[in-house]
Amino acid sequence: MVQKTGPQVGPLEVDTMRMKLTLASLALFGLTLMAASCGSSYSSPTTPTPPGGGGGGTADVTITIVGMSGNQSFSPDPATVRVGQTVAWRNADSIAHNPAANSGAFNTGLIQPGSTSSPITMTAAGSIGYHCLIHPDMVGTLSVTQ
Ligand SMILES: [Cu+2]
Repeated sequence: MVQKTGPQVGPLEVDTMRMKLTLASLALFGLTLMAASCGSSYSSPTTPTPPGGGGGGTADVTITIVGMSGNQSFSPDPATVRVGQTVAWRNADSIAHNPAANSGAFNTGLIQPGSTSSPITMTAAGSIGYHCLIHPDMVGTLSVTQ
């Protein structure tokens, strides 16, 4: 703290230096924030859709359960699928439904309103009639092609 010869640094100059330092670090902080937010916004718009179906919940074909309307209960109807592809039923109605093949070949289980069944793999070609186990009047057809 002993004053020597040479450039004297007055209290005003020290303050200016501190200000400059603070501004510089603020700018750096801002840049870091911007980089961080840019990074996160890059990943959000592209939601990758897993290829194929099975297991994950994404089916090749999704049939909408419209409601209790006889042979108009499911859409599309008939729905066309290829052998090996998966089908899921999405319940757009306000009550639960349970599509199942007339032959018993598949049964989606109870699908709550707003929910989608697990994907079911179609293993053989043909026209498959199905209905709702709770409301047998609800009928639809699956056209499975090779
Ligand atoms: Cu039903």
